[in-house]
Amino acid sequence: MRLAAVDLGATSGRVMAGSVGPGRLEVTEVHRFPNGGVRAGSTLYWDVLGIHREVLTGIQKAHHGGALSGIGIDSWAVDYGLLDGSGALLGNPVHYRDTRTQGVMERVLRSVPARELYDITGLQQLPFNTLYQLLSEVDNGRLELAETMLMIPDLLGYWLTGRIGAERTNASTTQLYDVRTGAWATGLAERVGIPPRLLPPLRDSGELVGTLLPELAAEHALPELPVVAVGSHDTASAVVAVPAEPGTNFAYISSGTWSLVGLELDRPELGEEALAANFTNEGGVDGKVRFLRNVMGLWVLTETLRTWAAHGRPVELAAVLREAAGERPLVSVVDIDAPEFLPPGDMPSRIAAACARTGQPAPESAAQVVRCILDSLALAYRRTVRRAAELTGRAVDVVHVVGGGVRNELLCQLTADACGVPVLAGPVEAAALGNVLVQARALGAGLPDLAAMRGLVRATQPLTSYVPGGADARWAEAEARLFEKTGTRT
Ligand code: LRH
Repeated sequence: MRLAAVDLGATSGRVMAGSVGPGRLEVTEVHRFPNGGVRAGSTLYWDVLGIHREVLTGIQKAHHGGALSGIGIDSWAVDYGLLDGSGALLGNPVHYRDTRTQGVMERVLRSVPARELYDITGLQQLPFNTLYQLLSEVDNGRLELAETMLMIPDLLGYWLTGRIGAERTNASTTQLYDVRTGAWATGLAERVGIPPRLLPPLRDSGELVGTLLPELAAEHALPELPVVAVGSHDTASAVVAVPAEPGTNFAYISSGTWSLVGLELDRPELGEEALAANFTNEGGVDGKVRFLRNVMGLWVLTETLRTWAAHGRPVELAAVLREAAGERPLVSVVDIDAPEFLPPGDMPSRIAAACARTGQPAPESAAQVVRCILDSLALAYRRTVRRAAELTGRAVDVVHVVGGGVRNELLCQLTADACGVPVLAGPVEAAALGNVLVQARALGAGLPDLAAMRGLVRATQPLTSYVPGGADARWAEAEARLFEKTGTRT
């Protein structure tokens, strides 16, 4: 069975052709395109029509390589488009890194206590949660004009099929979804001033979204293919493809623009400590809970390289990673999750300022800056993995790293060192694989459950293991230096 997996990350989008059969699972990239914020006026947007066009090009290419049986779309979370009553897009979707949400979260928390919000939605507090983005729009009048809010994969699915709906894994990232009942939190929406009519009917991953609209299919020389709802949140799809052995105590890091670090649970964990530690309970495929935290991720590295290039000092990634591997470890570490690293901008200067504030030497060479970023990421993984284990009373015996970060061997080794447990790295294309697996199951390819899907990933995809280097005391010292002595955060 040949399937197209559309996998949209915040910095690049790709369409992969997936092939699934007994004992067989392969994905091949057929189309890749850059993605990212487009600043127009004072707003940072997505080029959503450009994305739609690239998606169609990719599907066409995939079909030309061999007849497709289905299409699935996953993307980054939290962002959305608003449709009016005629189904037209009202305004261009805004990037979650735009500053329009500044202060909104704090304002909401003055009227709805964090405890209550967490009880209902189980979501971590991030300034760009859909709830806060929608509320930042109250003054522009669009919410009144809007009939429907569609998350990015649902919007693209709507343009392909004409069908409106909200796939649950991504709906669960809005902070408008009731984590216990699996319905929209309409009471909460009303209370904060978001019209509940905006929230479209929910659908499960594995349901059919619809079939390609006849005109669109004809225009692109495609059959009227089924579009299947997959785990439409990219992280949910990636977690499907974590090649964990049944019965093992595993944590995962879905490593890309963001690093999503956590555990898979059967039920949400909504305790006082989970709230204080700002862990999220996002919805997974097959009713699982993704109990995790957003760690700032490779974004900081990508943005650092972009800054250097913009200043006419381009640095090549592979070369600087090789040099960074030879740098002295843990000389300076920063709190990589600090809000200053969220918006686009000059990361090397922000890192230097953070080091100065915490009494550490600012890294000087490119390799030192990169080493500081990777050490700081690994330190955040250590803290998050350990905290997740404490909060759930579970052991973690192995950390699975999936996604683009698998290619960063230095980071994988530092992750094993920092966490003090083995890292199993792979697959790189976890989100596309998870996307393909859920489609394949929906279209009748067997694979009854997550264990079967993960078994197939394990049997077919290359994985690399990293053994911890045994320098726990050094990581503990760096952690204390940053978080205890300077008291930056707990
Ligand atoms: C990763 C991701 C993450 C979200 C963020 C907006 O791509 O979907 O899970 O928090 O983007």
